[in-house]
Amino acid sequence: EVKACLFDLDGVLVDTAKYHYIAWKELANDLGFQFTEQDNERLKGVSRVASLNILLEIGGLSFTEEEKEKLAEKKNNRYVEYISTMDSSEILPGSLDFLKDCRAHGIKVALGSASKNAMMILNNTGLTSYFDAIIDGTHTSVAKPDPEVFLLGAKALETAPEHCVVFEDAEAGIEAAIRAGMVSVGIGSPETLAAANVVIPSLQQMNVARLRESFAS
Ligand code: B16
Ligand code: MG
Repeated sequence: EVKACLFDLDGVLVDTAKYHYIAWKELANDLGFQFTEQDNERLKGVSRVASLNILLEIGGLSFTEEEKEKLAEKKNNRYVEYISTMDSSEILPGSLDFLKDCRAHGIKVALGSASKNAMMILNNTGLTSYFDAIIDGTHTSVAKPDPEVFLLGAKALETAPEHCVVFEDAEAGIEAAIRAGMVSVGIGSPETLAAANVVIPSLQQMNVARLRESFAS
């Protein structure tokens, strides 16, 4: 029986990937190399530090830990500048209706995001009040595919993992759900999210009736 839904943020509820991409691209250009949209696919759902390491690997550059901290900060300052002007028009189609539907049916709702900027995004888009619990990158010590973020979410909702459904757009996030003992709905293409129980293109194809049908037992 489904009692709670845990949502990833970037790629599921909002499209912040485009801002991450511009900010990382600018950093790469500062450092003297190109960074493509295809390269950016490798950063989705991955933590900030891990993203920087992938970027530097693409550029064939290496830095000390101290220098890397400065580079990550530079990228984040730019990213924060972009997301500071976000509003509700940037909520992905179907997200708001599904969040409302969950609440109307007494299904608890939590955020499970890797981002340390999640609160700013939720506040700017007006999504904050739809959540019973918010777990983001400021609460976790290990990144997805570690299940920590979703286990903390389930705990905050006082719901056992077997009654939780995770909504994720990244492979690492689906793996985290599996390791947390939760079922999952992949948002995106079935090829990349093959490990999810169900895959849909967007939350426009989801409502509580369909959710209960998919996870009936
Ligand atoms: P920040 P999610 C993730 O958000 C993004 O998909 C990923 O690209 C980003 O590096 C990560 O958050 C950390 O974000 O730099 O803002 O702390 O998909 O887990 O909601
Ligand atoms: Mg994501």
